[in-house]
Amino acid sequence: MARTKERWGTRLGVILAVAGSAVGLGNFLRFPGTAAQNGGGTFMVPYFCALLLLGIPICWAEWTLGKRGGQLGYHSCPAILGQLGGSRIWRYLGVMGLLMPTIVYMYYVLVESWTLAYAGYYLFGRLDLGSDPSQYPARSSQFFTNLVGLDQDGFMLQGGLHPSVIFWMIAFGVNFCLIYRGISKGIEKFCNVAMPIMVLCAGAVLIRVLTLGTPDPAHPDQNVLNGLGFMWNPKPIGSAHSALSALADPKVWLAAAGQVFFTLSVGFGVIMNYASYLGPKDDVVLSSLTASATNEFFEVCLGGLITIPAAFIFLGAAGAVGGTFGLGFNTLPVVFAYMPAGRWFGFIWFTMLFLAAVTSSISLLQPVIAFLEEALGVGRRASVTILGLITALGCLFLIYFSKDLAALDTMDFWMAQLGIFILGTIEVVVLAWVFGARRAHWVACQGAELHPPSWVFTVLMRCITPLCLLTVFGAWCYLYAGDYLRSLARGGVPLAAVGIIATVLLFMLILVHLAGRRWDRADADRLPPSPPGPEDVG
Ligand code: ALA
Repeated sequence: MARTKERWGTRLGVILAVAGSAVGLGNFLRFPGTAAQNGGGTFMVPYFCALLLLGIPICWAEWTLGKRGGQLGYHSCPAILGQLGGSRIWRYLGVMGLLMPTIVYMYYVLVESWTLAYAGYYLFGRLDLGSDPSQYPARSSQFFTNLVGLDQDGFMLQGGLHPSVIFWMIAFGVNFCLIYRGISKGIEKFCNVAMPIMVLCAGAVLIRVLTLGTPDPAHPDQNVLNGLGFMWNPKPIGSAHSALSALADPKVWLAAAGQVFFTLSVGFGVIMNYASYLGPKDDVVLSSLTASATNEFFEVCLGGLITIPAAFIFLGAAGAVGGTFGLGFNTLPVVFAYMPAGRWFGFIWFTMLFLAAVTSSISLLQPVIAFLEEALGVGRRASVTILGLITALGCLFLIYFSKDLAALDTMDFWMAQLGIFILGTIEVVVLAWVFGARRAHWVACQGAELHPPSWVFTVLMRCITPLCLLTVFGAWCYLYAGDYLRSLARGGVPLAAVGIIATVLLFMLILVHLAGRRWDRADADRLPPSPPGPEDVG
């Protein structure tokens, strides 16, 4: 087996890399829209419950599984779950840790390339919405429609190379160049540079937004304070009268849980892979909390204070709502058109989004690269090439079927809403019920600078988090699964997108099967060190 000897260079490096994986488009585009649509301040109650009961425990689970797997010489989800679960079934279920990042990467890098395109257009002054403010929204929407081919399938490949295909190629190439350089020279170095730049860029835009005052005296209510209030004051949703009604709506809780999973990058297999490059005495408990806290700073303090308040200040309450893409790619350009020096703030904002997206998308590639190296015994060049081909085909499918983003939405739905819960559940069950919660606590506390009490760790991992996961999964099936299955039955692009997911899943399963035989032979040749037990403590 090709055992990689890669390691993180420094402790700060691994924390920034995990935080970089977490901080992404979810923080700046998905969070503000989701929070505003789901009760504003009220949304933060389910959000923090999900963070404490699901996000942080599953982060700990992934870091612990990864650290122990790395000690055994494994870096991929199927290998680690198979080893620590002690059964082939976990190895096969570990395929979710390959499927998730592969499919999510396919659409994530596409959205990433849109941010690069917007940054480029702002830099060269080509995103001009004209001089008539009443035309800004229509022009902004037309620009986005033309860029991504919202109107018609195949639009982007007609008549030569569409600019957005060129931006996609650049974004795709940047990711693969970085990932080819490896853990410490590629991912760690890039995150060490990108994360501080992102803070500076987001800070600059935040200061600009918070110092806007009341830009239009004709609308004195559209000011910074009211913008912040619009985002953060608890408010009723739908036709309800009370702000607390949002707490009785299971959809709000599901949205909060989904946001926490997506933003922390848990349930993707990414953190498990990153943690497998830690040394045996490296801390996981405090490092994982630090990375999560960094992500929350970006999400709540930067993402939550910029997008919606800025939109409210210029466009009022009616203009400050919209989905992830609507807010990010339609509304914000209108805001920048109104804003003094908006062209430059637009450039800074979209450059920051691009950097945030790259630190996340490279983290989606690394778990699969590690698997291909372990499974096929090939080197980095071959594994990067294989994954490059697979993901490029997936991206081309999404680029071609661009109408209404139906293909992209389908992939996002099945992966980022359902897949993450499935993998998160598998990870917690393997860690707490199969490997053993006390033993996991012991592994987590080796070299840890913060020791959660054993009973807290055990009760969380064995009971509370799995029960929350089960509840979320049940509610998801009850509320959403039926509609989506019916939409699939109608065929067309959504069905084709599910076909792509199924094809990748089958391919990965075959590889896991072949790799398993290889790993079994290798393990028969060398007796693995037996996992530590609580009896080893002290
Ligand atoms: N955690 C990454 C994001 O928020 C995937 O975009």
